[in-house]
Amino acid sequence: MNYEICVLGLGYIGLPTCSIFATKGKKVLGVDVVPSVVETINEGRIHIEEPELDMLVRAAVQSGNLRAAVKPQPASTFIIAVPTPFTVAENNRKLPDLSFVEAAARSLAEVVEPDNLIVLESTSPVGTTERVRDWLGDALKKLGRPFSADALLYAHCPERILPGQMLKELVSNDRIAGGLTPEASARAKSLYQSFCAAEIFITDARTAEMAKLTENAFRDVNIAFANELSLICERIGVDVWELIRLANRHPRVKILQPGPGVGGHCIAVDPWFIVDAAPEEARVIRTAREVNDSKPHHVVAKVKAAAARLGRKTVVACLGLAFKADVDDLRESPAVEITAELADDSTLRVLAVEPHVRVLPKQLASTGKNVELVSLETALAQADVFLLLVDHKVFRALPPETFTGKHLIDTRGIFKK
Ligand code: SAJ
Repeated sequence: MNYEICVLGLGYIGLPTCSIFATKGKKVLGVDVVPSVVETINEGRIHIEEPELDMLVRAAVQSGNLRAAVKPQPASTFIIAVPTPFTVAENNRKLPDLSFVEAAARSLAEVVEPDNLIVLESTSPVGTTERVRDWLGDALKKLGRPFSADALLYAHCPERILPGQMLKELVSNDRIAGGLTPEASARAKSLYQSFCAAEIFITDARTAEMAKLTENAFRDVNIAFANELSLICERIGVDVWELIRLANRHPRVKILQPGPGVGGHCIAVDPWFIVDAAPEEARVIRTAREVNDSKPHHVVAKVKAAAARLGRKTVVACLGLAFKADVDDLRESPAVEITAELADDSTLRVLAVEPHVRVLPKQLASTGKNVELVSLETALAQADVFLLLVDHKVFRALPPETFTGKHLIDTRGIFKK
């Protein structure tokens, strides 16, 4: 089969994207380096949890338009949707790790042809689209292919979809198409118009890269404001949930919600790319990251203080491990970080309740960690201290009297709202 689109990376972004293209009649090859992921998708099943994604993937595979493989094949458009984490260097500096993007770009050298379009969807530091062109150019040269990287078109079209409502947002969110050339922007715009019902704005690649980082840094700074307020309110004895509810009645005030910290692979990561690019100038953005990163330690200290007051081996139930409500994603989750820190304390017995997973993540499963994954019923029967970490539906449905006579630390304020 001649593919129209080849998507590299079949995770939370690549899989919905290639499936939606396939259901719009495009011939799509999805590529992932993990063979079990490829097998699962070719059977019309999924390896991640996202509402309605299973139906979309099944429909895409059954239509014959979507196939998965471990290596790219020729196509007219290639979309790179691989992870862009950070690494921690000396002095705790967070540096972007572009190794997956580089490997994906280089892997295209054997299959691309002049005039192909390469779209970078992965959230990336400013300048990465240019680097994709340069990595591919280097790989083409090494293979002795008879054309240079300049014979192709390149654009950055960042995704903006919210885990938990990805399929709706994939269609309804405005997008940005930022090409290295105007022709690349136009080609990228027309590609996404096949399924995006909203507006697609054209710009250059560097602005598109910075726009995506800015959106997530904006949210991080606003959550940090709410988290800082929660610390201030604790110190001065004011109920932060009531405070925010009332302040938000002002027509121009919209404070977000405090929590146990900020997790996920986006908001807790992307602002660091801005800090790395302009460390002297990005003062608010860096401080917001630090405020949000410090919140889990504050929560741990509160639990330990409560346990010390009880004065015996305390059973602590951590309600929720995911990075936010109603998703199964535990990556960069403050709830996991807090549970792991508590599980290192031999004076505690820690029970974790996470209805979205069947096994503990490896940070918690390692030997020596004093934590057990249990049902909500078991936790309710056994724990002395309840630590509400994630506002999953199942926890929100609990009547507040569930915790009468128990010690409850509600980091999400669900029993206050
Ligand atoms: N959080 C709070 N308080 C709030 C809102 C969120 O503590 O008021 C916490 C959540 O619990 C979670 C973290 O912040 O731990 C991030 O959750 P989120 O729902 O704000 O965002 P993500 O990471 O699921 O998705 C974000 C979105 N970006 C923005 O809203 C600007 C999404 O649109 C992006 O596509 C996604 O990042 C991404 O992939 O970059």
